[in-house]
Amino acid sequence: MTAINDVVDLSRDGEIAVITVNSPPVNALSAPVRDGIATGVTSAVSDPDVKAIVLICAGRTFIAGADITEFGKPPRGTSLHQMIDVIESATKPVIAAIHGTALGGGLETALGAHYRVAVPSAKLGLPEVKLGLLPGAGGTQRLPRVVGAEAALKMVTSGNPIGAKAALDSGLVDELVDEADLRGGAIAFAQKVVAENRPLKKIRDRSVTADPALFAEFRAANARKFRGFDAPEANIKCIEAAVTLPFEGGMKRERELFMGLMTGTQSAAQRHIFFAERQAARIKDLPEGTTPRPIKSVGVIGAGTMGGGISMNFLSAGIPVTIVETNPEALERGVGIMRKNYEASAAKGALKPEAVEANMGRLSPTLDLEALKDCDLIIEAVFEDMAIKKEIFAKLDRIAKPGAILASNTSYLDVDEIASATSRPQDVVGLHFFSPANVMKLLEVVRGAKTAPDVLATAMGLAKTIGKVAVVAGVCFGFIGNRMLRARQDQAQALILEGAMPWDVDRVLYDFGFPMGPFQMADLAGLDIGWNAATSKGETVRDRLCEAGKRGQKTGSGFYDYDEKRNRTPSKVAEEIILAKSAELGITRRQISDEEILERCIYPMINEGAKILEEGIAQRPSDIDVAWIYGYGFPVYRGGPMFYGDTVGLKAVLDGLQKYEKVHGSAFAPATLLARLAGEGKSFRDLN
Ligand code: TC6
Repeated sequence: MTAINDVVDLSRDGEIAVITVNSPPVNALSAPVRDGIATGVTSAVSDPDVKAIVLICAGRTFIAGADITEFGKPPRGTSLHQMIDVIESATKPVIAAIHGTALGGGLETALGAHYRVAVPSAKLGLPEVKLGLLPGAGGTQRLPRVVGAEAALKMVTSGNPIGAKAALDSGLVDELVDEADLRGGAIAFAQKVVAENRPLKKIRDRSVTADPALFAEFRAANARKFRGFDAPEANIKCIEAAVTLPFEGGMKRERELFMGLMTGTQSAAQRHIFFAERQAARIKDLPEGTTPRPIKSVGVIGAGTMGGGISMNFLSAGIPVTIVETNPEALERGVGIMRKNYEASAAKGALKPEAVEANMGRLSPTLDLEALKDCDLIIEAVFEDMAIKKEIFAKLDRIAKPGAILASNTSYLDVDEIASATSRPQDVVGLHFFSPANVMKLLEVVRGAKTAPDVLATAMGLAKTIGKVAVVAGVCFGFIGNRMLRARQDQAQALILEGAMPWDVDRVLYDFGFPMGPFQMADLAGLDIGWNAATSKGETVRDRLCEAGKRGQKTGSGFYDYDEKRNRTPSKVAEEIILAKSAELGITRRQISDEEILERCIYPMINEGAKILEEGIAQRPSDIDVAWIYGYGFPVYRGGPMFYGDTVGLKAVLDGLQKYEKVHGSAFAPATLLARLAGEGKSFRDLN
């Protein structure tokens, strides 16, 4: 074996040369990897004893893509295009041997090869769209030539990988080889290619056709999903080019569109989130070597919407759950809803039919809190009432086994106060799931003053097990997400009293990229959440709507009126209530611009985020971005509120806050941190 460089080796097995990439963790295409592969292929081609070349990777995966950390830096070494050219124009067959995930530039490399073999567990995909990009190394031109335009469209615009079996069926992979012996299987395949004198199949030489209607139909069918994003459309245009232009012309088009995306803000934002999400899993002051506690069984208290959704996460991950309710009807209802949710997923094909029973079989419903005595983790998901929560935690303190983790799903209450009801505050943590808890990806892990490091480590690890993105928050009212949400809600309410209508505010935030605006959201959630008929004094617009029986979608009206299909139209009654309320408060309503609506909803959030950082509630600005993207639908192509603040420029945000502070007072008083960063010409990203 010869080492070409630190990350690529060249060895021989008879007439077959084997180029092995070994660049942990994911064999990304860094400059040394590209150089090494190009050198390896060139050297194997010039070796008269070599008849074919296998390209394989060591470690957990085939090449998982371009090296994202190189993006935006000056180019170094052999470019990805050059390297793929060297592979494709090799005069001896090159066989890519795939395990793990062949993603992005990794799959593009494999598409440059003449043949591809894979183990059955391998996955192949072009996820660039998720980074706001397109497969810019020929992927958009070669993939459709192999799998057809329609399948290619789906792959490049979803970014989702396909399994090896599907890849075999579509021709993307030529043969599946033994899971346990990829190298042996690939060499055997290469020997077969040599023995049978198979041709050097270059994908670039193939052509692809498509029904011209395909593209318009695909755009129309996915318009909602792609709304606001630049990358899906650029990807579609590339596949169109593959169908309408010769290979070189298509490559040129791909390059132009790629550069447009690469230099844009959206891709920068989406790449920021890729790293931010991984960064969020790291707790800065966790002592090295902290070992998580094993979690083999979970208890959930409360079988309502939250408790049921929370339980489903664990059941789906194969962890048994004991769910406790106080009355049999509520228990039965909760369990029934969980089953219905699983059945709906199975009907949609998102879940194997047999998984419904398997998941439900792991659930033990009970009315007896004592049944939680052996659970490793117990999550309380009852009303947001401190007295009730403390009562439950005091009971848990008596019931739970030593070392069990006691968690509260509170969305804003003081976790330290809850922990004080126990004799073991080190075992208490907040696990704030977002509704619907079986779907939403965010988990706020709320760290109490006394929460033990291994409890935090367990929570972070568990989040990954159940497919959530965890963000650590300190204790304060509303933690990271809801505290910032309140800053936005306060402004949304103020705006409708000053002159905007709920549908104006909703439209501006929808156009910004949120899935829905605050008033639509309120109608969906139910206006009477946290509202009390007995104590309501008609002080707010919401109070009056509720008093009038207009409690949101479930009652057919709220800020909007809804028909049977839940289509909405602005509510006349809501408008009258708003106008009356403005008049009562002596406010002369005025025309409010879309720009003001946006700034007044978003800048206070950024400002609150800065306070959250100052107080150490969040570890880093990018954690806040992750929370808002995965918990509240902040558009990922804007990178989250803090990244967006950087994009606008902190000086501009500060100026905006000061302008509104003069008119509207202290709600806009700039955070010290924000003012300092703006004064120093810095960004939040300097703190990450
Ligand atoms: C592309 O190819 C464009 C081509 C056109 C060019 C012209 N680069 O996710 P994990 C790091 S775009 C650099 O925790 P997993 C990651 O940051 C690229 N680093 O592991 C982390 O580092 P840390 C298209 C990368 O087993 C570590 O590896 N490719 C890259 O849960 C482990 O990652 C993609 O978009 C990279 N490309 O999942 C694939 N990828 O430990 C992106 C990962 O220091 N990657 N790292 O935090 C993935 O989807 C997943 O990482 C995975 C492995 C499925 C490969």
